[in-house]
Amino acid sequence: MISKNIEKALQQQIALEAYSSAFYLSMASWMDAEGFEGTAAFLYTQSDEERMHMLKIFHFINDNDGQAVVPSTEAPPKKFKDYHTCFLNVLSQEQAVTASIHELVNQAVKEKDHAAHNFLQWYVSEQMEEEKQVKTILNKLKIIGNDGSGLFLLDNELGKMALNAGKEEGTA
Ligand code: OFO
Repeated sequence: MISKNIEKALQQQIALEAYSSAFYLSMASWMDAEGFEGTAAFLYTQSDEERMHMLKIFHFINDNDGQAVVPSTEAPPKKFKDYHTCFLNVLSQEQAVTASIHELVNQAVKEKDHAAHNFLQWYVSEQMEEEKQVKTILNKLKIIGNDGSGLFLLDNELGKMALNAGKEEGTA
């Protein structure tokens, strides 16, 4: 049985994951409009993943005698300054999510909630992966600078990554 405190904290995490999903969806749409189809595909995939992260918490709460609630989320921005800024935004968002997950782990330890602690370990690893991925993209962007052909190649590469992720999940 889940404690009320942990349920409340997980509910806040649901809202954060839902906002990440909406934020990346909005960036995907902006990338599409700007002609970066591969990057748009990558961000659509990221948005789907965030929804999956949200759903996992939903099920965890409900499987442990709680009741997850659909969060109301603020609308994400529609316009972005440029390509680089989008990925700086992704990094800040992921860092905020990581901090929040670590706080949840601390709370699970404090409350001796072993089930929640065990459940959250998946998110700890996932956040390491996601931060690493976006830092790699930002490092490539540092090399590319304002070079259009570099951005073109990166866009293709991100499109391929999205395609491979879809193949692994059987959606492409
Ligand atoms: Fe779910 O926020 Fe990262 O992935």
